This record gives sequence, structure tokens and C-alpha cells, in this order.
Amino acid sequence: MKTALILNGPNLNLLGTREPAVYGSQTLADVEKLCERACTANGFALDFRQTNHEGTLVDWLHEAGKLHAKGKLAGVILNAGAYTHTSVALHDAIKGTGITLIELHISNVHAREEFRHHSYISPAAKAVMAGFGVNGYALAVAGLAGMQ
Ligand code: CA2
Repeated sequence: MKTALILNGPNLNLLGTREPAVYGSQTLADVEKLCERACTANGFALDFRQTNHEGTLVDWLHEAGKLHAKGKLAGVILNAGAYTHTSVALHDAIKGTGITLIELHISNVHAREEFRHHSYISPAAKAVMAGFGVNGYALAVAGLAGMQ
């Protein structure tokens, strides 16, 4: 069974505690449960993580590259949070790994502040999902299944 690696970046540990109008009222633990169900339904093992540190995300993407090389990775779903809009390091880490990566945002970043319109992740991603709320995670898992 291949693994779906779902990576969450800075401040996503605060999900459900503030800004419910933008991000909904479900917590990150709720999102993990939703992802468990979606992965079971699609025949994936789930590895679900969150960090507030850019370098840790880079390390996890390198780990994903090694898993991919061994044929054990279905793909990565990455909500890089605010690093989406700033991080050349994440762009570089994704490029060249050969991994299938779906960029995910809970909110529709294009309907928000201009600084959220640019993504360093998009040019290195296979697909981009934004604006479906936390249900976007389940949709992305189904999308990943369709890419196998
Ligand atoms: O819409 C998304 O998923 C974002 O990736 C979320 C990031 C934001 O910087 C991106 O532009 C879009 C922010 C995550 C912070 O999440 C919070 C949730 C609740 C309370 C405070 C922050």
C-alpha cells in the first residue's frame, strides 16, 4: 500500500481556534480524521504532519523524494501556509524530486489579499486546489488516487 503524505505548514495548528469565517471551525485533528477516512476509501496509508518551520518542510519533502524513489509514495498534499507565498526553498525542494505534489489551500487565496495571489509552489506542483474549505483535503486525496 502506498502512502499519501499530507504536510501542513505554519499556523495550521491553530485551525478551528480563530478566523472561522476564512478557515472554518474544524481543528487540525478533525482534518486528520477526515484525511484518514479519505485515505482508507482510496487505498492509501496516511502520514499526516504539521510544522511551523520552513526547514522541516524541506526535510520532509526530501524524505518524500526518497520514499518516491522506493515506489512507496502515492504523492504529497502540501498546504504550505504562508510559506506558499515566500519560499524559494520549498519550490527548489519539490523540483527534481519527481514526486506527485498537490498544492492545497483551505481558502480561495485568489479572492484574498494580493500578496496571497503568488505561489512559489504552483510551478512545481502537479495540481492546485483552493477554496473548498477543509473538505479540499478529501478532494485532493481522491484527486491523488486518480493520478496513480
Ligand atoms: O488557505 C490556506 O489554506 C492558506 O494556506 C492558509 C495560510 C495562509 O497564509 C495562506 O495564504 C492560505 C494560513 C494558515 C493559518 O491558519 C490559521 C487558522 C486559524 C487561525 C489562524 C491561522
